[in-house]
Amino acid sequence: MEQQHTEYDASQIQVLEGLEAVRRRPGMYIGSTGSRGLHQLVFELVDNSIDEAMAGFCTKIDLTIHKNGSLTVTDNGRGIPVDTHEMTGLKAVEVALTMLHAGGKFGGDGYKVAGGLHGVGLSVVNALSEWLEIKIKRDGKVYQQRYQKGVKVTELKVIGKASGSGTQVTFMPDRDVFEDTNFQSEIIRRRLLELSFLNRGIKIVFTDERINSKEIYRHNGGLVDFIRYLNKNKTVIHNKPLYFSVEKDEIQLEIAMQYNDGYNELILSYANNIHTGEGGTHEIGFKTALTRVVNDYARRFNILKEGDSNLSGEDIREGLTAVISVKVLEPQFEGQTKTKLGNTEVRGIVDSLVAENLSAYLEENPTIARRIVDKALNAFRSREAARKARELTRRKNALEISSLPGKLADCSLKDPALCELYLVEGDSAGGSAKQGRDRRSQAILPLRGKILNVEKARLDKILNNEEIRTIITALGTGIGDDFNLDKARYHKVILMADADVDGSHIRTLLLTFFYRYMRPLITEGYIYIAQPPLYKVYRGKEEHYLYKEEELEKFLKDHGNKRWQVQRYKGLGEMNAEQLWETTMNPETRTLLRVTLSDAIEADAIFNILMGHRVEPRRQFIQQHAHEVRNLDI
Ligand code: 0RA
Repeated sequence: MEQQHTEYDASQIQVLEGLEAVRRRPGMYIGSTGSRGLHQLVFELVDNSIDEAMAGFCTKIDLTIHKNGSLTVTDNGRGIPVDTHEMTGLKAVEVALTMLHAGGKFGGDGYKVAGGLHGVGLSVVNALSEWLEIKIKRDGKVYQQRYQKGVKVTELKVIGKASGSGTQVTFMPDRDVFEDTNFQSEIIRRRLLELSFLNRGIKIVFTDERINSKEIYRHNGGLVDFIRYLNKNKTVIHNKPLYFSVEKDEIQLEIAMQYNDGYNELILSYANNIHTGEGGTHEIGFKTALTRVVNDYARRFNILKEGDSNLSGEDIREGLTAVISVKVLEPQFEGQTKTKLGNTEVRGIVDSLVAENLSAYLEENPTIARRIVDKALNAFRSREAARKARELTRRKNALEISSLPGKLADCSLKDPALCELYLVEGDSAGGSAKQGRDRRSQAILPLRGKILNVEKARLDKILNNEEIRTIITALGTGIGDDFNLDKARYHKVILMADADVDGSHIRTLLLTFFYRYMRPLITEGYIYIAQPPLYKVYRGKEEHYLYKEEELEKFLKDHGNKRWQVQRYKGLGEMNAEQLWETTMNPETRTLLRVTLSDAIEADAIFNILMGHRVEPRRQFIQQHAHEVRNLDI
């Protein structure tokens, strides 16, 4: 007895030390104490339930954001064990909640594969919560326990009878830890959607009680559905995505891919459900095999002749959308953001599995095989042309280095950190902006005519477009592989267009261009969207500018409808220089929306809808969702 007591005390001390470490340096465990870290807590819980599903015991996961700011994740898995853990004298669930690195993977044979970016799970969520409550259904009983800041405030007790089994965790993120404890449904929705594609058949129900919404994610087609989603509104060159799921040496590999007639490559790779944005050995294995197999095929059928050079990987991947998902026993995550799979054994295995399955597919589908090879050949030829065009512009740029576009009204300050570039729709608004601006820090570039849709053109054509060239020269950064953020002449690039359909179209075209050819401008937060007012309300000399529909309603309600006149702004051109400055450009009073790139999938899904080859769905989208597009968070 004495013995056991000492051990219990020791383990308690260990628990407190562990959780204190988490509370002292939360960033070490969840990356940050900003929004990212806050949502990491949510994903740690979801990952645990997904692990239970991958192990074959859970089919449904519920995630609910409550009105009071807490959040619940419920699954119908086996329920976290509640028996006493011998070494510590604690219940197994208490170990999971209070001991570091114990979450999800403790005890018995555990799981074959486990997700979780940091692999720390429940105890970290517990440590960083103002309070946390767990309910477990097991063996016909409901168990419950409550914690505060990681410390238990009630013992685990039976509170009722249960049918079925499962785990439910509700937590309130600690306001002393997080800068902002507001859960963002968009961030959560995106991840749940992704998980529903990656784990075929799991039903995920997302409820946001703050706005009374409920959404269900379930994809019985798994990765094939994922590919269809990503290629939605693209013209595909073969109807059915190529799909295979295989296993070798304890590595599970699942791949789906499909070509469209566009020029972009989109490869999303995952290791144990974690998006590996920096790629890694699985992606390299896939790419190497793809290049080799397509070249072999082209040679074998004499499409590539003796003396012809091989097709490059880039050529072969033009227009390809692919999702690669591997599950490995001990994933090693490397790279700057720890999103690069490092396991060396994975490369060769993926390579040989892809080679085997892909060559079989090409053999069995000669028509599609031919289309793929032709597309790559075409890409090869255009790339040559583009390279020549680029060399030409590069040389031209060197000559014209000091000559900025005539249309640009530059600012007088030279320090880019203090300078802003307004890209303004139309000459008339451009004129007002030039008059109204702060000449020291604000440069104006009016854009007229159509901006090229870069989704539909290759680089050589893009570089011949007048408006695009003007933007490139004004920014000074170069584009594509030559892009250099350090050369940016402005640290804010502000898109100012009308709040109507055409305006949002122009914004989208510009954002697409930046996304494809100057992506760091977006990822480093240099791009902004100006917010011109929608209404002017006035009475005699008194005027108010209102930026949202709701603001107008509220204003009229508060002030009485009677003697106020309301002017609705249809375009920037309806404001004179002074008004434009006051409402939209004055740094003291204006609102700017910063465009952020939170996720490659969302970016592409939105861009696909907006910018795909099929014009009709795009128009519909813009009209129906004009407001959301205005607040685009790509
Ligand atoms: C270890 C063993 C067993 C279940 C779990 C972990 C488990 C953990 C979590 C976390 C969230 N949901 C979960 N569901 C299950 C089961 C051991 C057994 O019953 O044999």
